[in-house]
Amino acid sequence: MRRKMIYIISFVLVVGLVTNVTVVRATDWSGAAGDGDWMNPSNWSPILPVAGERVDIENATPLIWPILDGGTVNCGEVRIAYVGNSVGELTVTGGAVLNVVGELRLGRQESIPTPLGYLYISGETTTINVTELIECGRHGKGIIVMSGGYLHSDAELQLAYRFDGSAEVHLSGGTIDLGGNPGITAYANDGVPGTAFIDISGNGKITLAGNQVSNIETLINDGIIIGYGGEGTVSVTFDGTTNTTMIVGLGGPSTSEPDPADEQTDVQRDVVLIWKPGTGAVTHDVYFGTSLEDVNNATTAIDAGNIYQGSVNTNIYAVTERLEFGRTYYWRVDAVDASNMVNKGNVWSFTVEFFAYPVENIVATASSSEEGKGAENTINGSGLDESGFLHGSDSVGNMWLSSGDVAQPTWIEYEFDRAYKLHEMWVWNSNDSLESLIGLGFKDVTIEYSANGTDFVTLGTTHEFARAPGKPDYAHDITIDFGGVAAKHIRLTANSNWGGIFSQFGLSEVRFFSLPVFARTPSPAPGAPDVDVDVTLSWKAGREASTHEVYLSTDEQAVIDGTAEVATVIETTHGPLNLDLNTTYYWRVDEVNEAETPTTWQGDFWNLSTQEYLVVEDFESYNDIPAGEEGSNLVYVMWKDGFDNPTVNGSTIGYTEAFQPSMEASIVYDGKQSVPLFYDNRVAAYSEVTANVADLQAGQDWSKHGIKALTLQFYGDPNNSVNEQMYVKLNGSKVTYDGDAENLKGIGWQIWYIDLASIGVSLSNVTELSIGFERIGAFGGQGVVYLDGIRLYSYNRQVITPEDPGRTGLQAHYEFEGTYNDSSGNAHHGTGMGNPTFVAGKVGQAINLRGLNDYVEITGYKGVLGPNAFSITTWVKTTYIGDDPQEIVYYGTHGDGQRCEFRVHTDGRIRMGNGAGQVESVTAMTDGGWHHLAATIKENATNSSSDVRIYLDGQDDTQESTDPDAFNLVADWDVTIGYRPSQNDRFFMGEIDDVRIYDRALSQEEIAWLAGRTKAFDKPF
Ligand SMILES: [Ca+2]
Ligand SMILES: [Ca+2]
Ligand SMILES: [Ca+2]
Repeated sequence: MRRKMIYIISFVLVVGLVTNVTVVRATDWSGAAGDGDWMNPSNWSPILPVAGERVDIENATPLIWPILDGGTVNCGEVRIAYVGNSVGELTVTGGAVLNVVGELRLGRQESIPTPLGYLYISGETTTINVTELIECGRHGKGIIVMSGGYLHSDAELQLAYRFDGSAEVHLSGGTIDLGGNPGITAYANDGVPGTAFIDISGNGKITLAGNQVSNIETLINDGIIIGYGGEGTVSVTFDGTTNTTMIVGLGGPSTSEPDPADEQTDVQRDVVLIWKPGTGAVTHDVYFGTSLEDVNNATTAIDAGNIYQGSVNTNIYAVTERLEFGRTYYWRVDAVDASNMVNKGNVWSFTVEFFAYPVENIVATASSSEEGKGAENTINGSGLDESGFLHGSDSVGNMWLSSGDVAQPTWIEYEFDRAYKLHEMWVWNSNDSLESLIGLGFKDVTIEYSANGTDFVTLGTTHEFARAPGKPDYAHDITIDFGGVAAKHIRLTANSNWGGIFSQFGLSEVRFFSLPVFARTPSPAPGAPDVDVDVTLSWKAGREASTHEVYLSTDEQAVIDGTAEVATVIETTHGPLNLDLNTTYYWRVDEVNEAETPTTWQGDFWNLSTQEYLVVEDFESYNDIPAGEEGSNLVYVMWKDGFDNPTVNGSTIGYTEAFQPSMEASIVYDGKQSVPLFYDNRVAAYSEVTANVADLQAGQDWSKHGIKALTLQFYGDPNNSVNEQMYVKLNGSKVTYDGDAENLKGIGWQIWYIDLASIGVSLSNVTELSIGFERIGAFGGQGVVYLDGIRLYSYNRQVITPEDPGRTGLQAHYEFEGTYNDSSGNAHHGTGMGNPTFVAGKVGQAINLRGLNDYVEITGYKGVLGPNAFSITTWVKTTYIGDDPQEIVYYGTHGDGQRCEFRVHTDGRIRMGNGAGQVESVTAMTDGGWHHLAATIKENATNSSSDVRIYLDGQDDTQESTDPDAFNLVADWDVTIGYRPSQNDRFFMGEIDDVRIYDRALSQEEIAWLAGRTKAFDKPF
């Protein structure tokens, strides 16, 4: 409500501004950063567009064009490929909001080749608001491709305004809403067909203010508005209640997304068919059968195969018959729309699970084997053709043959990886090309099986195996029915062979089939990471299972042993569960049927790992769509602040400048947004914001999932008043920040770990969460803290307690108290070069360097060399951010991996490099305040974040990175401060104080102490 008022007031101001000031500043897309990010100021010249400012997106040659992916942007007129001989392209997506005050123009000027302007819009909540008309192709060509979102103009959509212009609008989703009347105009309906069209398909629609049916019908008749590329039709209707004209495309694709998927195998016999409804479908005609041709040809009237199943008004159909094992079925669903038009669907197929499946992972052993004719040749597919069914007649490497000079009987045994419910065994007998002469194939055979490897049972009496032909393309001709016994071992003993000449026996191949009695295809898949703590486990049932015993534990052995807690379920699901965060679980499902023998088939072992944390608030969902409008989600509606009552509650959440986003998009901890929380306790005693926890992401029960901590990420400002106590309240119960109040001045994200158990409120029903600042003492001040990444963790608290590093390993120390001398005791004294001056510093005095030719040279000191560990720490103060890096400490030689460059990089970040890669800070520190910078390098380090850490003001601020290039620093240039002598100068511009070089990697505790911290603070996870 209140922000709306602000908007109106500011709007008046802007109007005044436009009237009085004739020059509208423009900003050009340069794409210089190469990342296409609209929000990246480096992509714009001169600066990131602001409210009222014209945006030009065009170039003679294609660039990396802007993508506005989330966030809110306010600007003036937008020109895409406006000038002659240019192209331009803009993508707006991800729920972004683009507010254009002025026209939106694509492809404007007359020239050759035609200027070509593209606008891509996607994402459900993406919004573009234009206060004037949308000009799509004036002399040039404009193309709008929209698959979702909302594109609004207060005026008209002007297609191909002039005879030489052209326009294409491809609208497959989302809404184009036009306030003008007429809402759509096109030059092309004056007789130049094909130069302008709007193609509407899918869920795309156009809405127009008032009754514009007659104008739209003219455009439809002229072929300017078409449906489904002209294959469908267009419907235009007027709704008197809302006074709106609506245009949609009709007759698009029929049904889609079949479940079971087309050509899916292993489908269960009691199948339920599901599909995505066809466009405009009111009912669906379902066809189902075993003949592709019948299913394809049938209609509701002509149905030779009797496969029409009837009409359903849903998108689901349960097949009434129990399907045949292994059979392929065909189905088709036609969409029928309100006018009874039938839109024929595609024919889909699936194959039902097989009755039995081959057993894999078999080990074969035999009483004896001839060289090159081992037992394994009977189970490895050797000798079989590509079909897997026909065996050859070459025995070496393809068949098993026992030795001739050994004691009898001869046997071969197969061991499976577990007991299976055995259906059949197929045998290809010994098929050597001489088989018909010598007859080594098994004839009279004893078959035994065992579930445990010790107790063998004979299957029936003896069996006679057919004699193989001894010719290629031999199909198995022996099938033994095991009748579903449980077996892990099968032993075949040869009582005779077909020749009766030699005491040698052989086989070509065997194959075993078992019934799928085990639970299978688990979800989540084995080893799945980041599994939801409320997951529901599911699997495909084993054949004949009537109940399922689900073992679940963090103790793997307990699941293996079956001693873990077990739940017996009827359905093939278990959950939703209540798992702990950041934990690995093991589970298995045993399939049980008391009526069968055995009653239980033990399942495989599966595991999953749960998510690390729960998000309470990441501030990603908020936008600037005004209250009451569709999709509106304003941060100050969720988080109640003191904006309307500033004398009591001095807080304001979100930015309040008119036409500016309310969320922060540059200083971000997670995702793309954080929120600024302004506090002002000069009059008010406190500044706090409060959210109803039921509306936040993690829900209200914080007693589950092993949750121990609420964590808050905050980012301060050097100008903040620190006469304030930060606090959090849960259900009104307050916990105060126990870190240093000075941290509110800190830039870089800091974590506050709040031990939930210590608050003393019921964690099973957290209703209210407040974040606030109250005065310490009588007087309060003001400031801003950015908030993001409010989470729940199961970790214990870890703190960093500052610790004096002492003089251990201190190689050089420059305090700059009126001299360049080294106070480490190692006499690495320096000399001022150029004209450095001594000024008031962070500790006593510092040196001021002008960025021209000032630096300090430590003659004869070469720094810490080779692959040895070292650290560099210093205080610096600079505002320079630009084309040149600024060296702080440099030494070594100008070879890759052989030099030390500790500097402020062109992006304002701290960088440690060795000439082959670098590690950088997350945060830019060129804000003009004093900052403590440090880099620690392990022994034998590579230039990656695992070995090199960057600290800003005592906080670890390292960007994670990997680079294999090792540090092996070589003595060459003397150590210099504020200059790189080997190349390009890179003079430092600003102040430097207290430079230290250690020959060891300092701990974070020691760095914190050097950064002037005295109180313990939370270590980030
Ligand atoms: Ca074989
Ligand atoms: Ca965020
Ligand atoms: Ca000093």
